[in-house]
Amino acid sequence: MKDYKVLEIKTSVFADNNIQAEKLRGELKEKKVFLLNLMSSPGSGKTTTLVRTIHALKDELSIGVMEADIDSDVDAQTIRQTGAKAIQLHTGGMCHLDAEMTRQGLEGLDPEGLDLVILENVGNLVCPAEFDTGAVKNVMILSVPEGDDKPLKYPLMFSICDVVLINKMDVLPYFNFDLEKCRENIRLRNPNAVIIPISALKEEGIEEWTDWLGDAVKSWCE
Ligand SMILES: Nc1nc2c(ncn2[C@@H]2O[C@H](COP(=O)(O)OP(=O)(O)OP(=O)(O)O)[C@@H](O)[C@H]2O)c(=O)[nH]1
Ligand SMILES: [Mg+2]
Repeated sequence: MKDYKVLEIKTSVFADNNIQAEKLRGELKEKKVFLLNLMSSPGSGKTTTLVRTIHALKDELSIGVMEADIDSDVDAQTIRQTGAKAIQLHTGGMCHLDAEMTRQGLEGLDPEGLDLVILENVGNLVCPAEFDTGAVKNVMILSVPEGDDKPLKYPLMFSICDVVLINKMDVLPYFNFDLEKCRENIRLRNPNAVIIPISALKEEGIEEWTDWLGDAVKSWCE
């Protein structure tokens, strides 16, 4: 039997998403729950990075994950194997979550007793960037095979993220990917973004990322 819920999310009825997002953030602050919105293209390594993140932080933080996809529950299954609380959200064909949809997910997960809830958003570099989910921080993953020019082509996504993880560094020798050029392209869109090269597969660079996340959760929950 499955030990996680699969929730069909209803399309949002609220016209002003930004107001709903601010409201949700305020409620999360009161409950001392840190919500992280993790975004990327399909297959950049969100779930693999989450598994590494949970293993690194599970002794100091109580963690829950909301896996948002158009269909399937493979990612929730993967997360449950780490021991973290998980829920699979189906977006009814939508390529993003807004604040009200995120609220439905949180109600399904029940964040009582959790310090950190991570939303793995639908794999997409365009739509998720257009909707504030109510998260405290936005983080994205760009993987080496996607190319160092993506910050130029998808400016909004890079401009709204606090951290850009550059994943799949282990395959750098096989791709025409210039790490310095990529940093420059990210800085053009967002001079304040924290940029951390990682390999989720080889577990490289994970500590710098989980140190950043652990500190961010602590300062939110103080
Ligand atoms: N070489 C390499 N492969 C990786 C790395 N991280 C993830 N992968 C592989 O990339 C593929 C996709 O990884 P996922 O973690 O499922 O990616 P995702 O972003 O969660 O995918 P969706 O949820 O479908 O959008 C899998 O085959 C992973 O094993 C990495 O650091 N290096
Ligand atoms: Mg995934």
